[in-house]
Amino acid sequence: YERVHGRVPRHAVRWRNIAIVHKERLKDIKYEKGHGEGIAKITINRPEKRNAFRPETIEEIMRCMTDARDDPDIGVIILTGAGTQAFCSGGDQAVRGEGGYVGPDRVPRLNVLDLQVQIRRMPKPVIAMVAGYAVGGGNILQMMCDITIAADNAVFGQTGPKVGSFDAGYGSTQMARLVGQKKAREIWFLARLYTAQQALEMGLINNVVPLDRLEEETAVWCREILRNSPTALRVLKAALNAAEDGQAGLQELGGNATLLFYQTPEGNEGRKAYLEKRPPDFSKFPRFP
Ligand code: S0N
Repeated sequence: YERVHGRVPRHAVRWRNIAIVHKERLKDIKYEKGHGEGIAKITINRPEKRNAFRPETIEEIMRCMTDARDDPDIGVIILTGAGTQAFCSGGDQAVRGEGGYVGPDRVPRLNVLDLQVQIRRMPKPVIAMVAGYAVGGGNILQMMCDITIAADNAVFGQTGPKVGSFDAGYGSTQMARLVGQKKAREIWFLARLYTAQQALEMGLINNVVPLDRLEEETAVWCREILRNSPTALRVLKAALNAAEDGQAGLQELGGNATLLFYQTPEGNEGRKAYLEKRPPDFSKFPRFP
């Protein structure tokens, strides 16, 4: 592999901070893009709360995810937490009102579910880079990412049944797909915490590395992915989703087929014929066996 493609560089990513996204300043998160490389990094920046998220945190992450999706220079997105003690400790229990998580507009909402779907539908790989705790909704966020690289100090688990919450959506179904039905029931029913090594063995994450090499190793995975065909990655992610996401998954996969078809002479013949007010001539296009 190395002879054909060359060694994957291990140097540190030089990050460029982006403080304002879609005309609004970021408060709860940091957003960075690598100088000269197609990597974006979104960091939940509430370490004093173990990076627990409130509605504003989620809104900001979603805004940056949209920016990264729309930026043609970006091919991979890292989601992480500030500091070494936590990736994310789930929903901020201090802003959980009588009816749910409450933002400045006083409206209770669970917008983290929208973020889960956004990560799922993102046509570029999203990599969770986990140091410390990934618990509750934080563990679900790392599960929704395509790949998870964890530091050896990482701790995973659900606390829902202890703190009066649960995720009966992807938080349950995706977990069962990753670790199997029996293990998923154990994780949710007992609400225990698991080491990075245990998480690796049960298929919850992809790799465990020493804490001081976490970003270096994550960058290597990103650079390896970035060498590959963006269209192949995009369609593969849609295909892996489609088998499990029902009509929504098929829509995503079907959308990719249309995207590619629009770029073919055959697809363009129909458009041109309409604009030129003539019947389309599809006779020159092959009927592949
Ligand atoms: C993470 C833990 C284990 C870390 O323990 P440690 O290192 O001993 O630190 P602490 O002293 O406990 O914490 C330091 C400070 O951080 C505050 N803090 C930590 N976590 C939270 C949090 N989640 N909300 C608010 N504050 C938090 C501590 O209070 C402390 O502050 P001070 O020093 O001022 O006292 C440990 O902290 C822990 O167990 N945390 C709570 C984990 C938890 O229960 N999280 C919530 C779980 N529930 C959800 O996430 C629901 C998620 C949700 O929104 C959802 C709902 C339905 C469907 C889907 C979802 C979804 O998320 O996907």
